[in-house]
Amino acid sequence: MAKPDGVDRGLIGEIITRFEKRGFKLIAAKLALPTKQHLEDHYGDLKEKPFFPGLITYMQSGPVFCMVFEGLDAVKTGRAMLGATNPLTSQPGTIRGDYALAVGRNICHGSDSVENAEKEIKLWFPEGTLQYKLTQASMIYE
Ligand code: IDP
Ligand code: MG
Repeated sequence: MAKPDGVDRGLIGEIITRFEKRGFKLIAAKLALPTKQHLEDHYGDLKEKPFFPGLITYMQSGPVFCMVFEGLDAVKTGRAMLGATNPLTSQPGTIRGDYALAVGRNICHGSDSVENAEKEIKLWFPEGTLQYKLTQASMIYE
């Protein structure tokens, strides 16, 4: 997901491009203005953290752009492409390492486990995703 700062800074295309070029297949995408309740469900595991209220305010400060990418080890590789949560330690070459400075404005969200990815896809895309084949699949997978 491109967070409100990612959308505002014109990074939707950049984020999609990075995942497309890596070989991932986009199977759902949309702009959204989530409610407070929706974001509290999304970040439910962080409810007790001191930064939680600020996180919800930040996430409601503008539209987010939600994407589902499919492919080999999508969660682990996707998280590596995002970079560490705190841009202070995000490696250059990662999205956060190239475009962010502050942990509370770190551009993007990515699911941290397959289980959470499945939950988040259901939460953000109740309408489902689209299944199709990339003609170049045999050039991406052996
Ligand atoms: P993640 O986004 O890398 O999975 P989480 O620990 O799940 O990191 O935290 C969710 C989001 O909460 C982070 O991406 C960041 O925007 C925000 N956040 C995490 N830790 C802090 C903090 O210490 N201060 C302010 N915001 C934070
Ligand atoms: Mg997380």
